[in-house]
Amino acid sequence: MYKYSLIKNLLSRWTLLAIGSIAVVFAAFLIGGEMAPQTVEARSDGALRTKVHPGELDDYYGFFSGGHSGEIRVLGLPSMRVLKRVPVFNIDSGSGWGITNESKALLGGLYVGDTHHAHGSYKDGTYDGKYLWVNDKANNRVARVRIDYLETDAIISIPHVQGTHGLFPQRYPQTDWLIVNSEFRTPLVNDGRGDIADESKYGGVHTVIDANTMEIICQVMVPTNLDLAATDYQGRYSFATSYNSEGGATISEMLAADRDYLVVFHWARIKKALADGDFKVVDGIKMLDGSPGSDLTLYVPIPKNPHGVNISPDGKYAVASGKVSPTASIIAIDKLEAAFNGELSPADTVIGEPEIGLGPLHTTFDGRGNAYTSLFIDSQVVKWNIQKAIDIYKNPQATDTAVVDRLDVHYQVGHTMASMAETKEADGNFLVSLNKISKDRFLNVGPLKPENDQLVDISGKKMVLLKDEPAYIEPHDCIIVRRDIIEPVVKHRPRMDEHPLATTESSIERDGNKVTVRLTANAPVYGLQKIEVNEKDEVTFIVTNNDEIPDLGHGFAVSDYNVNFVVGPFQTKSVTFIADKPGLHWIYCTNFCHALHLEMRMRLIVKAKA
Ligand code: CUK
Ligand code: CUA
Ligand code: CA
Repeated sequence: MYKYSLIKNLLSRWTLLAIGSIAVVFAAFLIGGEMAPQTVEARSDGALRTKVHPGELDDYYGFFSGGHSGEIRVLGLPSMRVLKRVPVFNIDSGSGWGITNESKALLGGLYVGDTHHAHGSYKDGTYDGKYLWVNDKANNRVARVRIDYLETDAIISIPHVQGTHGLFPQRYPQTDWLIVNSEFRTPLVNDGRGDIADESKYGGVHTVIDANTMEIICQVMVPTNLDLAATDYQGRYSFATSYNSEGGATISEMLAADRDYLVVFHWARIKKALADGDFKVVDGIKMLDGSPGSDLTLYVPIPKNPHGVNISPDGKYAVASGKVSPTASIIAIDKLEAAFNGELSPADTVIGEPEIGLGPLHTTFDGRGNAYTSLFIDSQVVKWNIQKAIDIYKNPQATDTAVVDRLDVHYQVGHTMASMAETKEADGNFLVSLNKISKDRFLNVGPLKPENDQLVDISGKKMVLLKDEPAYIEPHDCIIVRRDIIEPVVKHRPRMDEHPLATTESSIERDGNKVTVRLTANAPVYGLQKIEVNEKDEVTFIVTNNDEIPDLGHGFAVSDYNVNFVVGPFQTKSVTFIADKPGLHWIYCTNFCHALHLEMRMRLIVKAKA
């Protein structure tokens, strides 16, 4: 600091600038050799490309799964600022998710979730900005978030499965199918009848969902478990890692074999089996048999208990990580058809198996031929060159390594994801390392410390750690999407008629003991000042925010009635409750909307039964 100000005093601003730019160029040369691709506009002040000054906007949206908080988080990158929390499978007092009738109808009485993998909808191999989907590992559901409002708009339950885990949308030609894996093997009919303790009768299920209607198209049963998921870039295959090829029910049983599988699913053959009626129907679901020997699936042997599977942005390779093995396996996607046709053994589709470090979990890409794999045990992200790994595999005498660089991360990284890396437009600018443990990186906040999501610059040859960002429990995965894809899509204001009950005039209707109140909210007043009901009446409030001003929300809290939600501009939300507490209950606006916000309240009078 002292030295810096001294030098600054000695040199004029212009000399500094000149030296600065030379230094930046030289540093980039030293670090990289490869210069950053110019997808992110150079900042006018020449500051570090990762800095986002107050008032500036980020270059990327990050959509982070929220783990067992049950939500999705929207971040801006590179600042790593949390912009929004989108409640999905949880109850959220801030927005009223889980309180309103609309959200309760989607949640179906289940208020916990475990979101691991959020992925966006695709057109021609890149994001189209329409939807996100996310899994719920705890209650076996899949939710869809519409990107225009960044709100959950559909939730479905997946039957016949537990541990709903890997999820991936079709990438080409567009997202019509969505596939989701079940990590835990279960009895197909799990109703407590028969010998459900006999694990040899359990299986895993690869579920195919219609991404538009959110209906289940079919399920493909396999005897093994199915963990992470991916789809190719040609609309031909989906992939699932399997770490329990043993069909075990205990940890030692699941670790018995030296190799497990990458299971590949053949979409044209699945479609043909559906058209030919080659399935059985279980609980109304078309159930296809993908056991070994079926022509729908290919079982590629992968070293011990693999975890992640990711597809390189050029569409050529699937990379499956070893977890218990220190290797990543490279599968040539253009060899799969020959293997499906029996002209090649499944093992021969593996064209590289670089040794990269301990505990490899997930792999991401920079679009320049390099892969970045998270190493849980080594607490590192390792950068390795795919072509080099393939060349080395071909030559048994090779003593070379495909590893280009290693970066220590803090600590115990799960997923890692680079900007646009799950699209053909991977740009190799930034990478996020989602670390499970932060131990000494932040102020202590009790026995459970925050997680640590670290931002890394990958534009050069060496990775450069830029930022630590504490995270609430516990994001697993993220996608990083260019701002120009998302920002134009996100609406400032919904169309009022999107909710069938939207109202511009307040009214009270009584039908027996049912009272329906339509209520407008315009800063700083509700459309009614007082409502009288009788004890035990069923009261429904339908609240429409009629304010013309974008970004102006009104809250609706009913004192002592466990009701609190917020209504965004032109939005309508409703709530129903039994008026079982007689007395005066102030209804008030929770969202600071006006100088007279505190006065924005009305009376609910519940008259006691005689
Ligand atoms: S899993 Cu959590 S670190 Cu559910 Cu994607 Cu690998
Ligand atoms: Cu409306 Cu505060
Ligand atoms: Ca195993």
